[in-house]
Amino acid sequence: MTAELFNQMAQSIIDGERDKAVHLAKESLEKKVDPLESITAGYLPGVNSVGSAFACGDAFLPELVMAGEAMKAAMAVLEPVMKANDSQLDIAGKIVIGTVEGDIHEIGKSLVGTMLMSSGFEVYDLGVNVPVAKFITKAEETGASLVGVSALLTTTMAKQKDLIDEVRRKNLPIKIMVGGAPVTREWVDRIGADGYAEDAFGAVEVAKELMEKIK
Ligand code: HCB
Repeated sequence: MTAELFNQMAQSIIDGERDKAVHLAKESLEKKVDPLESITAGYLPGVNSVGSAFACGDAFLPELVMAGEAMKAAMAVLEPVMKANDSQLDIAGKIVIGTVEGDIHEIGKSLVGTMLMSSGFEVYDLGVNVPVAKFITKAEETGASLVGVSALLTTTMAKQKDLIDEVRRKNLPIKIMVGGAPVTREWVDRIGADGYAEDAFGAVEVAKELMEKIK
């Protein structure tokens, strides 16, 4: 039953059917399906499928755009429920998040933000296309000791290094966690990031570990 719903969710993303994706998200909430499971087991396989098709030339930019819009619309239905479910938690720490300059991919970054929020973090989401200086200013302004930086393009990953270099150069007490589809362990070691996570679950764990080191 749920498996069928998840299949339909994935298909709605593959077909770029925004309304269908939203309808299924609402249906899942009525059926009391865990919203995070709907995202990870339902919609994400669809997003990954479109991404793979795009990579090998079987899908084109319009399909990518439509899949992204459908995913965003479904998340807009599910995220408020995820946030509300865990609103009673103590603050685990403050974190600034965003996607680097030149990069407008926002779905993964937002999912990480929602998961962190649901786990008790106070999250300052700067959105996409965020310059290095803005991450630093926001962390200083809010007193956040953690910054989570996403990059989805091999051409924009270098901005993660720029941020780390700037934080080190200014000797700021800020830890940097990086992520995004092209980010590998080798890249993380090369740029000297404090933490790395492959997905939103991992991001929460890494953020908690880094907070322990800061305390
Ligand atoms: Co985009 N795109 N795209 N895209 N896109 C990718 C990323 C490719 C890999 C597709 C491919 O070729 N296979 C590719 C990048 C290739 C590369 O550089 N290696 C690509 C390309 C090339 C492009 C354009 C250049 C296409 C063009 O214009 N010719 C263009 C770039 C625009 C720009 O940014 N300047 C572009 C545009 C788009 C949109 C706008 C159509 C759309 C984004 C819509 C939106 O976000 N509002 C889009 C989409 C949807 C994708 C794919 C299909 C999905 C990305 C996504 O949302 N994944 C993606 C292919 C793919 O990744 N499978 C494709 C789902 C999320 C949940 O995963 O990896 O973002 P995630 O996040 C995870 C994880 O990485 C981790 O946790 C998250 C949650 O589990 N994580 C963190 C992320 N950030 C973290 C931070 C932390 O601190 C810790 C963990």
